[in-house]
Amino acid sequence: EESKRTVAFVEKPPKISLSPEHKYYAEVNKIVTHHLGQINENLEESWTCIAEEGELKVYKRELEEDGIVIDPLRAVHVVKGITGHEVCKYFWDIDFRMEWEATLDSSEVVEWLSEDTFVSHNVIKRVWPASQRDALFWSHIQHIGSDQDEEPDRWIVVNYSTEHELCPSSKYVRVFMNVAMVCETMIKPPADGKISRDDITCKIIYTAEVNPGGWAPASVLRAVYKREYPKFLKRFTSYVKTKTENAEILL
Ligand code: 16C
Repeated sequence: EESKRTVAFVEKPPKISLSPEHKYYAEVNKIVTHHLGQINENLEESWTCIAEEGELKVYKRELEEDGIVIDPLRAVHVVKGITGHEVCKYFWDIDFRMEWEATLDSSEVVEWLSEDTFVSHNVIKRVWPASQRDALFWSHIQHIGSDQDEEPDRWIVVNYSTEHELCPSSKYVRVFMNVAMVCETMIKPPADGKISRDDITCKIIYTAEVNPGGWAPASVLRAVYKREYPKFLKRFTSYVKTKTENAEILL
């Protein structure tokens, strides 16, 4: 299979998180900090809402660079019965990716960098009439404990484009992306002291900055985004609900 041949030997992750000496350490922390700094932004001000359905709201800002659409996208969703840890686990863990991803043909690990960070190669479904795209990015998961500034406890996953000698760009047009999923869990104190899924609500803030890497017809691209991002958020969160409904709560 084509995508398998581009992937060399994949070692098991070491039982550590990314160490300060690692070449990706500074970049991962810079991007995580960038996303955490953005989550309290008031979207009603300079963003346009392109979809609203119950608690789900999807916003965009129209942006073009050299005629290529790079509209940043932001979504907020509030989902009952699941935790931020669970949402981030299923979004990050590549073993589950193809169970909820409807826009990919394949997804393969290229290299594990540490227990919480890996690089993967992803082939995106072709959209007529554009050329087929692929994406190579690191995925990092992190728990951010609440601090003295009263910031809530959070979980974050970042998918950020990178390069890798085992996976040079070849037959597809490579897209560049900076995607983040940030989650906060709210727990209603249960009367009997035992937390059940009815007491849990998860707030999800999803951000995607994608450069389609080469020309694609703007009107088709915007129409695909408007349809696919809300679809992804609904499909993915209901997937997490199904996966966790009979499982122990992962706080
Ligand atoms: O965040 C998501 N998924 C993550 C894990 O897989 C990861 C991947 C993000 C991929 C984003 C790809 C964007 C591709 C844009 C270029 C497509 C060019 C097409 C030209 C059209 C004229 O962070 C969830 C991502 C949800 C993505 C929704 C929008 C993507 C549209 C991609 C087109 C495939 C549509 C297939 C329709 C059946």
